[in-house]
Amino acid sequence: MKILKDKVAKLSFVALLITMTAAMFYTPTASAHGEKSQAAFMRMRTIHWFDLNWSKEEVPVNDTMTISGKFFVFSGWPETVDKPEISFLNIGIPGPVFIRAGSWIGGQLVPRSVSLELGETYEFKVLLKARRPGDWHVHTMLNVKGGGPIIGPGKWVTVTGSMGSFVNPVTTLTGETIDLETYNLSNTYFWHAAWYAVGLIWVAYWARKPLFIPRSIAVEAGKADSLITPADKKVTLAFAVGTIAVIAATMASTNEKFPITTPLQAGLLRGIKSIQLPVPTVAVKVEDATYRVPGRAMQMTLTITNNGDSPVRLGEFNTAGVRFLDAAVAQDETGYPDDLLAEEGLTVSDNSAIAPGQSRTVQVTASDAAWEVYRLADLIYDPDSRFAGLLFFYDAAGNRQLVTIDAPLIPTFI
Ligand SMILES: [Cu+2]
Repeated sequence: MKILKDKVAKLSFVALLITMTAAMFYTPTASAHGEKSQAAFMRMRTIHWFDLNWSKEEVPVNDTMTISGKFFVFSGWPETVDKPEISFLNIGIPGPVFIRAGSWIGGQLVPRSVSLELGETYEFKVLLKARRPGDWHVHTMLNVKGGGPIIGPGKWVTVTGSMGSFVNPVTTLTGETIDLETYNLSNTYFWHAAWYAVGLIWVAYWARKPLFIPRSIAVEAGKADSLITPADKKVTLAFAVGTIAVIAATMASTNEKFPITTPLQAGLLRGIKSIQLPVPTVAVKVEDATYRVPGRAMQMTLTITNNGDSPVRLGEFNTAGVRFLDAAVAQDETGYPDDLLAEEGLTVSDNSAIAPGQSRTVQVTASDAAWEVYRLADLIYDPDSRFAGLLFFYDAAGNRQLVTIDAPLIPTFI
């Protein structure tokens, strides 16, 4: 009877082990990146992405595409998020479906973290090389230390072809050309398998003996010493010495085979060049702003003063990557993602041109399902319900001016 119980215990243990191992290898496919679950204030009051361009909507494996545009580091950065003093320009994609062949801010290569200044606008470009076929949502993204990944707008890009043909050749500093995709892969597999086997043998050795309950009983009876035999001690010593010997020997042979190595490069790039946008000649004062929950619309009362020398009209309101346009003034010609574009989402009570020197108070409504779909309306449940965004004004010649706004948002439920 006791033997049977022991067998059952051992079998249960092995089953548990297999289940845990299987769970480690189980990685379900994610269909989104959680962009909508990122707090609305994070998307509205940190990085404002604009003038974005995804160079292609379909790319064959091994071909490249670029994502370029500008981002404004919002001056009213929330207190609860660390400042972007250590940040990294990234791309939000579901795993390595593309490789990042290069990224630039202000024309400077930025393979490392950068220090960004609040209130500055930066121009960026990311070069991607397609790796895995499929439809992928490709987002701009900035990783901020202490702030997390701040995700920007995403567009669907289709990668065609087969992953088997993907190559990633690089020339090392010693002049050798290698394919990073497959370089020394057999070695990686061998060592994973070898150490896994050592681990399994170690577990199997101890699982042969009475397990949890008999051990617990022995310990409680004061017979703990009897659980580990002299043979066990020898085996343990052999495992320890063997592991150290294997590591020492393979490390020596690796050093001999690759005498020149450089560590992975890290560090912080400072003094990244921002772009100087002309000082806006339009001044905007937010008198009040409300969000009407049933209408999925935000209404602002703005006093706009034109201090410039040509008449201007309001063409666009951009917040968290959602663009509300007044079709009569501004249109999108860049193929901006549909779900983030409200082509006629901006209504201005009087959007005739504001003459130089003139000041006018208008009602501006930004309405679109995106408020709910992108869960920006969640802002009204924040303890600090503030919104922020970019207003774009145009004159008759098509010159554009950018004005940022930042104000409390009051919800109405009727
Ligand atoms: Cu996405």
